Amino acid sequence: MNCSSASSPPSVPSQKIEPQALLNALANEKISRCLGVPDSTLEAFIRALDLDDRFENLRSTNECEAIAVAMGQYLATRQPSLVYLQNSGFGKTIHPITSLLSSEIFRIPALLLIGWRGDPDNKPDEPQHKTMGKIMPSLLEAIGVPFTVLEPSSVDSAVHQACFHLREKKSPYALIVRPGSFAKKKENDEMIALPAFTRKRALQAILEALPNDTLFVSTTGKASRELYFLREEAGTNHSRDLYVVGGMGCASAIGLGIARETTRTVCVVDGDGAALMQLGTLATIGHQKPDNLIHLLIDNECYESTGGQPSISPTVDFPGVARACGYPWTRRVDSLASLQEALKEASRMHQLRFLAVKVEPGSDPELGRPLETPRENAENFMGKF
Ligand SMILES: Cc1ncc(C[n+]2csc(CCOP(=O)(O)OP(=O)(O)O)c2C)c(N)n1
Repeated sequence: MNCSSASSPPSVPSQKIEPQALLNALANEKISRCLGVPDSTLEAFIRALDLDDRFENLRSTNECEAIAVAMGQYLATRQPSLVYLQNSGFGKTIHPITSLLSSEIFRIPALLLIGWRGDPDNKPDEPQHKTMGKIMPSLLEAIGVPFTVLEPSSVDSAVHQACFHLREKKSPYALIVRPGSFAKKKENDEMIALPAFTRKRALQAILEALPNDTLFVSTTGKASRELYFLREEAGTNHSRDLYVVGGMGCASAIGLGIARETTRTVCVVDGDGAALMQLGTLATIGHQKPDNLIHLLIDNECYESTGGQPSISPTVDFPGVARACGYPWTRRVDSLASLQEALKEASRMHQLRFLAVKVEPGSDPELGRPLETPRENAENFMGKF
């Protein structure tokens, strides 16, 4: 399907797209530079990409940056790059597409591969995907980016058509992927034991150590889901937690906004991928120095919520960045004992605190999702003020 029939997309076909078929089609069109932010819809594709020597896969911290790097690569090589993303991050690409790549400005081609969460013709998705799922086709049309929904039977022709557009029009083109489209390798059914010090274990220690009236603002993905179910397991209600299910990277800024308006302790539970996505917020927080804010960064060196793709966090000294941004107290811990020790120290002081917690990736494969709607979560949370 292309954009001319965007209003009535067919539902996901039972036949699947082999990631290798898409990679072969891209290689035939001489696309070898790939970059982006992961998406669970694209998990099998990104895994195959990482194993294929014909391609390079550059990890981007956010989708806006990925488009800009693709632009730089094109300027230097005349070869368009492939930028992969979830449509949650599509909004971030509108800025560089409309003000840089557009045929009215620099005329830079780039091939977008977008996972279509919240596709209205697919099975219902999480609330945070509904709006973008509905409006993505019309947004693409509005900014002049033609698109095709990838179907298993027409991968070659879709990629060929897209690349013809890139060459002729010198502007972006999007390939859209519905959830469930890619064939996945059969999972190993054997239960693999989880490592001892995971995000969930760290969260448990954090809940035990911080005062009961601490307000928690947790980042997008499994951190929020685990915090929710730790509360369930402990039989405590959820009214002190805000589960930031959308707006990846925004939890720390939301936490700052809350901390400025209350005397209670606010604890932001961030992820390495999320913190990298909005690294500038550390500068804002460090400048403001709210003395009731604890910024915890759970660093598993990957985007675990979308399939465990590696992040660039191993080369980032997060406490060093926080210190340089003005956080007066920063620590890095990598074991349960050192976390408990640092939390003891942190809970005694009244100043802005930053704690990076290195954990092993891994979570319960059956991990559920919050049962309340985000609005109910917000109402309960607001009842605390
Ligand atoms: C703007 C945007 N881009 C991509 C996503 C898809 N996404 C959801 S959670 C997640 C991973 C978050 O990684 P991290 O913060 O390191 O936490 P982890 O999943 O490892 O706990 C991604 C990429 C998104 N929700 N929003």
